Amino acid sequence: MLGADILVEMLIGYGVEVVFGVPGDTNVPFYESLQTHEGRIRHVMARDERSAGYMADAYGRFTSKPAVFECPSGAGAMYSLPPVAESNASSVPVILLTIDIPLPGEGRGVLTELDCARLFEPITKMSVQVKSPEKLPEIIRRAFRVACSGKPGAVHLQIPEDMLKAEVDPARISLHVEKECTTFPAFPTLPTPDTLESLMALLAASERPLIVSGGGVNRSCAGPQVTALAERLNIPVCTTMTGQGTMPDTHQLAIGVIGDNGYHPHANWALEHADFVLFVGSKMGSVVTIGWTFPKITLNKRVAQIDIDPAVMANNYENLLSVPGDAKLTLEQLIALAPADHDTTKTQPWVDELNELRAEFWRASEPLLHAETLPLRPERVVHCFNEALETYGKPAHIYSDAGTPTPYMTRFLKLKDPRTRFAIPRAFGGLGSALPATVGAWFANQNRRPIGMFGDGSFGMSVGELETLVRLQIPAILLLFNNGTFGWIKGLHRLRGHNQCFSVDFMPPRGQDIAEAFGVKAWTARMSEELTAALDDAFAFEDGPCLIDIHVESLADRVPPVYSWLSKLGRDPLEIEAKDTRYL
Ligand SMILES: Cc1ncc(C[n+]2csc(CCOP(=O)(O)OP(=O)(O)O)c2C)c(N)n1
Repeated sequence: MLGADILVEMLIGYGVEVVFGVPGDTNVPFYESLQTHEGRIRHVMARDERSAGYMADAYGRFTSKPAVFECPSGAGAMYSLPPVAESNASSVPVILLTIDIPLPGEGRGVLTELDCARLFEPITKMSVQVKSPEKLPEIIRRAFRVACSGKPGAVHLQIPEDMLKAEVDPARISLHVEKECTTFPAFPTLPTPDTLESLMALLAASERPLIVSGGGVNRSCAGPQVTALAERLNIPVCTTMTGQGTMPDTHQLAIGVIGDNGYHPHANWALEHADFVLFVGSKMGSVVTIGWTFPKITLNKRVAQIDIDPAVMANNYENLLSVPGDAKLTLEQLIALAPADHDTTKTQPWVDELNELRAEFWRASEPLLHAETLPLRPERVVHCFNEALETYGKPAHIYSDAGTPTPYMTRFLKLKDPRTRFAIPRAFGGLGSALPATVGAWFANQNRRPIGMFGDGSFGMSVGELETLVRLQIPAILLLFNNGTFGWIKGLHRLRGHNQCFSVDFMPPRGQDIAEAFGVKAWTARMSEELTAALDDAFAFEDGPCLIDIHVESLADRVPPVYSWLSKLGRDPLEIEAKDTRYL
C-alpha cells in the first residue's frame, strides 16, 4: 500500500469529509491519492494557507469534529502558522499536515527545507515528524487522540513526501481508528462526586449566584446544560465574548456579556455584585477581567470554576472550589444533584434586579439602534442585521473578525435561534479570518447560512478567497464594515491623545466593485434603508456568495463600547445610558 493511500484511508476512517489546503511541490502524491478517493473525501483548495487554516478553524468551531488542513513545505508551512495558533489557543481541534521535503534531503540544502516540527511546537499540543511510512497509522491515531482529548487543540504532522510515495506491506500495519476520537471532546472526564456535591451546596446556598459561561461551553456544546442548570436553580447567566450563544438572548436568565470589548454594563455589574460566581469553560483571561482589574470587588473566595483543563484552575483567583471536568458531562451530573426542595424564589429578587438593569440598558440603547446618520453607525448596522436575521427565520453560522464587528456585535447582536452560532476568534483575533471562515462554516453544516463580518483592513488581507467562494458557489453572506482605516488602532491612537494619527489610514476599498469583479453578487449601503434592502436581498439570494459594502462610522470617531477605553477617558463604563461618546 502507498503511504499516501494509508493517510487518505485513515482520514476517511476518522470520518474526515473535507481537507482544506493549498497545492505545492511536495504534496503532489497526497493529491494523487485524494483524487483516487474522490467521492469519499473532498479537497477544498484555498488561495492562501492562512485561509485554509481559518477554514479548518471554523469547521472545528461549528462541528464536534476535528478539522484537517494541509500545506506544502517551507513557505506554505510558515503561512499556516496564524490559524494553527488561533485554533490551539481557542481549544479547537485542528490537524495540520505539512507535506515536507523528502527525508533523505534533510540537511543538504534542499529548497524549502525547514524544521517544521520545531516551528509548530510552541503553538500546538503535539508537533512531530513522521520518520517511517510504517508509522503513519499509529501517528495519525495519536494526532486525532491528542487533538480531541483533554483540552482540545491543534496537532501538526510533518510528513516528508517520500513517506507518501513509499510502499508498505499491509500485513505489517493496522488501519483501525479509535471511534472515540472521531469527535470531541474525546474521553470527557468528570470530577469526583464529593466535588460535585460541594459545588451544588455552594450554588444552593447563594442568594446572588451567577453563572459565567465561557468559550469552553460552546466547544463542549453544553449550552442546553447551562440553561437547564440555570433554570433548575433560578440562576442568572452571563457569558464571555466567546461564550455568546450559550442560551437565547431572549431568555429571562440570559443577562449579557461580561468583559472589556463590547461588554454589557449590567452584566459587568452582575459580576461585581454576585455573592457566588461559577465560571464554566473560561480561562478568566485579560479580556474577561480587563487585565485583572475587574471586577473591582475581587472574585477571590467567591468563585468556583469548571474546566476541562486542570492547568487553568485558580490560575487568576483564589477559587472556593475547582471542578475539573468536561462542561457538558459535569453540568448533567450537577443538575441531577439539585435538591428536590430547592427554593427557587430565594434568587428571584436578584434575577428581577438584573432584568430591570438589562431592560433599562436596551431602552437607553434605542436611540442609537435607530439613529439615521451618515456615515451609518455600527449600532444601527447591527440592529438592521438582527432584524434581517429574524425575518430570514433560518439558522446561521456567524464568524466575526477583530475591528468594528467585535465590540458592536458582542454588545448588540441578538441570538434568538439556538441553532444559530456565533464565533469570534479571540486568542489572537488575527485579521483576515472571517472571510475564509465562511468556507469552513459551510462545510461544517450546509443547513446553516455562513455569514462573515470584517473591517476593510481584514478584507485587504483575505480578499483573494472571494474566488474560492465563487468557485465553490458557497452562499456566504459577507458584511464589509468599510471605513478606510485600521479603525481599532486609530481609536487607540486617539485614546492616547493623538489627533494626528500615524500610519493607520488607507484608501477605502470599492467593496462592491471588487466583489463584482470576482463574480460575487454585491451591494453598497450608505443609509439604513439601503442596508435593510441589501440584507433582505442577500438572505434571499442562495445561489452563491454575496457581499454588502457597508460604509460605517470609524471606531476612531466615537469611542466604542470598550470598558478600558471608557475608563481611560474618565467615563463610568457601568453607566447604563447610551452616550454619544466622542474622544476628547
Ligand atoms: C493579522 C493582524 N495584524 C494586526 C492586528 C492588529 N489589529 C487589531 S484591530 C486592527 C484594525 C482593524 O482594521 P479593520 O479590519 O479595517 O477594522 P476596523 O477596526 O477599521 O473596523 C488591527 C490592525 C490583528 N488583529 N491581526
